[in-house]
Formats: sequence, structure tokens, C-alpha cells
Amino acid sequence: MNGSGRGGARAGRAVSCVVAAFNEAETVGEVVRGLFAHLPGVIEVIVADDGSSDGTAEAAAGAGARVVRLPRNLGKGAAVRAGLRAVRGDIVLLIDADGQDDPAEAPRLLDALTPGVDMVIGSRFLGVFRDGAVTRLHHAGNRFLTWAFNHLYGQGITDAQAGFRAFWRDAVDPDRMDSVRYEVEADINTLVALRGGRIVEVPVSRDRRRHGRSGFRSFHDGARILAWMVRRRVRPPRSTRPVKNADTQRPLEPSRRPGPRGQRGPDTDTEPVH
Ligand SMILES: Nc1nc2c(ncn2[C@@H]2O[C@H](COP(=O)(O)OP(=O)(O)O)[C@@H](O)[C@H]2O)c(=O)[nH]1
Ligand SMILES: [Mg+2]
Repeated sequence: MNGSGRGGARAGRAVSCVVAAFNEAETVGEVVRGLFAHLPGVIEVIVADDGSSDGTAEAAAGAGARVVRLPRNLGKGAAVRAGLRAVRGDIVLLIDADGQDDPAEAPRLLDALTPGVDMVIGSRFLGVFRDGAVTRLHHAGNRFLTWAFNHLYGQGITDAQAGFRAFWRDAVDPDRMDSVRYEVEADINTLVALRGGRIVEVPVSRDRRRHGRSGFRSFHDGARILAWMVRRRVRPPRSTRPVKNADTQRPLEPSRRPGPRGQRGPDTDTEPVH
């Protein structure tokens, strides 16, 4: 069973997928078709393309996606924000367009998005990096950035940089986001954490890139992400109100304590940061 018929939180809720894609014509169609196949109730797959020159938008539309097109290339963060603004569902699933994330695992993320949870991250560190999926440098860099996020924001997660994730639309307001490139995951994480939201993780697999090249520039983007997390911790955006539980519409418990450092798995809890 692929889980698509389960998921208490999902029952009666509309799921929208958002896929940032820049020059991913070789893989984006397969990702879009995979999402429709594994999430039969999904109401839309939105592909956010900002200036691809290889037919990405056409490939995505051909597979049934709604395509949001930006006039010129800005970065993953700018594309994700545009995609989030177009969302019509109650629940958002983010996934990469390059085939490194497996749409067959999407139901697992959605099933973990229960009413008391604000965001589910697909953790590659709890799951598996397949052959060629990550370099030593990026593995270490991801660990470091996750450590920095946990310490700065009082969390205990294993994979802060994972792009494969699901959240309630109301938990992440794109108008409060200001990431442009690969700081987008940190942007989302910090918004949820600053509002006292609960983040849990499920294991996922990460495949190698089979076409094209990653645009991630190790030191440039790694440093940007770190600086960005520090800046937001020091100067949070105005109005990071406590997240309201999506089902009860009551603010989440402000007194929630974090789990022990390094605690792993779906019960990993979070601490509100004020
Ligand atoms: N629209 C858009 N998507 C982007 C951009 N940069 C990266 N992406 C997408 O974000 C996802 C991850 O990018 P990638 O370069 O593979 O990063 P990595 O997986 O961290 O190495 C892929 O789906 C990319 O197509 C961008 O400038 N614009
Ligand atoms: Mg990639």
C-alpha cells in the first residue's frame, strides 16, 4: 500500500505539491507523474520555473502540472516562494525536480503530518544516501548546518537542508519568506521554529542526480545559509505569531519542551524560540 488512502490529517484535506525546477526537462515530467501516481487525491502539482531554457515548463505541463513561470532566473528560494503563493490546498508537499527524491515516498511524509505536527522533513540522514547521492563535503556541510540550526533554534532534527518536506499551508507564509537561493529550507525551518511549530522527521532515500548539474555552490551557498540562519535568529521577521494548530485553530502549547539533544525520529520535539 502506498499510504495514499491513510493519513488522518489528510482525510478531507487538499494536498498541493510544489516543485522548483530550473533546467530539469529530463526529469521533471517523471517527478510530476510520480506525484500524481502515488498521491491520487492530490489537487495540483505546481512547477515553479524561472527562466529554464531546456523545455522544463513544457515537460512539466505535459505531465499535468500547473506551471508558474518567472521571467528570469533568480534561484530556488524565489521559485519556491512563487509556487507557495499559487497553492490552493491546505497541505503543501515540496520535492525536487531532478529525480533525487522519490515521489513514492511522498505518502510517508503526508501520513506523518498529523494535526499536532506543523512540518514533516524527509530526512536522508535517518534514511539513506544512495551511491553517488552526496559528496563527503556536502555530507559534512549538511551535518554542520543542521547542528547550527538545532543550536540556534532549540531543535533536535537530523536533516535541516532536506528539500523533501510537507507542511500545513498556514504554517509557512511565503510573504514572510525572503530567501532567494538555497537558503529556502533554512527560511522555512526558521519560520516554523520561531512560531513554536513542531517539526518531525521521517526517513527517506536520496538518489544521485542522473541529468544536469546541481547549482549548489558549496562554500558560497553554505556560507549564505549559515549567515542567513544567524541573521534571522538575531532579527526575526515581524509577526512570527505562534502557529495555530491546523485542526483546533488554537495556538500550540507554548510550554513544549525540546527532546534531548540528538533525539531522533518522529517524536523529535521543538522548543519555541522567542
Ligand atoms: N526554479 C528554480 N529551481 C531551482 C533553482 N536552483 C535549483 N532549483 C531546483 O531546486 C532543486 C534542487 O536543486 P539542486 O541544484 O539539484 O540542489 P542540490 O540537490 O542541493 O544539489 C532542483 O529541483 C532544482 O531544479 C533555480 O534557480 N530556479
Ligand atoms: Mg539536486
